[in-house]
Amino acid sequence: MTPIATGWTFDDTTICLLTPEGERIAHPSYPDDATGEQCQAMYRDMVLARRLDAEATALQRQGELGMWIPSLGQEAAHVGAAHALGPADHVFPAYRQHGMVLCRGVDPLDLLRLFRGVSNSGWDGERHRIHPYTIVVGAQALHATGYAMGMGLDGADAAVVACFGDGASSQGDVNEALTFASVFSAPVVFFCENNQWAISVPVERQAQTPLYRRAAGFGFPGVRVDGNDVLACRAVVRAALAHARSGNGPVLIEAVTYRMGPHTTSDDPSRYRDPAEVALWRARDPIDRLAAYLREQGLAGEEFQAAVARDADALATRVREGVPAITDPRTEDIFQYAYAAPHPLVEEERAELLTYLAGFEEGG
Ligand SMILES: Cc1ncc(C[n+]2csc(CCOP(=O)(O)OP(=O)(O)O)c2C)c(N)n1
Ligand SMILES: [Mg+2]
Repeated sequence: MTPIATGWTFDDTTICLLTPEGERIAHPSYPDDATGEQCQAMYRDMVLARRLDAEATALQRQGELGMWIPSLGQEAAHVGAAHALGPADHVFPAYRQHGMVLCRGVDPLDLLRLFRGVSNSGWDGERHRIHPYTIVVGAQALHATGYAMGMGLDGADAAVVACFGDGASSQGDVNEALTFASVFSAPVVFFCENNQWAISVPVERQAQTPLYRRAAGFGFPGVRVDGNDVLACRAVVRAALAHARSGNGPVLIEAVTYRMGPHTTSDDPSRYRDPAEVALWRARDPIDRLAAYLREQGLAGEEFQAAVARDADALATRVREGVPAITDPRTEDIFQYAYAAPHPLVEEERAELLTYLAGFEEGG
């Protein structure tokens, strides 16, 4: 066990507060004060995230979405982290954190607009305090760190969560972000979801050590959490945010989870991974785990289950009806959001395109 300056330790344990059997256990460093009502709320949010995933996958297969990035199996990491956020904290997601996006109050149709290819970002990141998805792997870690440095200069009592994957941990951008965050003590929590795969590349090809241990080399705390345990994800992210908000600098969290589905709807994971591995992780389903706890506590009564099912059905209806009705933007709108204020070169290019398109009109 290596003690480091802040009192955090690298001891190769994985923080767990809810066992795979659904039994709640205490951890001395991560107090878990989630009430029964909060557990029910997290369960509901995970069910909604999974339902959105299923509906979006179906809509992609029907040709209504260009592609979809499934989050099946990673709901506890997303919802647990989202429930740890304070209202002024900001999230910079990658592209798979749909549960976080829903928890921050983004309209699911705005999220799906992106995957229908009719919007450049989908929602207002400042308003929702969760910023647009970034497809360039790892780039958002730099955006998050810069934003956190700015927050630090403003003296804000808030922190930033930067999400990225196991594969992204090898990217230059992420390593640059870890360096800047460390030397400037930026209030940023790096939330690395180790879902075991970067498309077809297994995590063994990313590092010879557990990913959270990389933090030691950058000079700040790292911790590993069971990413299928929503209570542990909430507690660990909450502790890391408190640490960052208090001016102690960044924390790296490795949430160990599994991407149960394909990388995207364009991927066929049966070509590169063993079905036995998938079966093993299916048995560790994060929603089943919390459901077992709720049942055991008498918190999963008929009325509660019916209310969750009603909410999930309403979400499904909204996206099934809403997505096909999303109209294409006007072609010239592509120039709309390049700059906050009008720009002469953009105006020139817009005029040129409109003249070109007018050439196809009858009599043009
Ligand atoms: C800079 C860059 N390189 C490559 C890609 C192609 N790409 C998209 S996702 C991905 C794998 C990322 O894996 P990981 O960071 O583990 O995240 P996960 O998809 O598993 O959530 C790759 C290589 C990209 N989008 N951007
Ligand atoms: Mg991955």
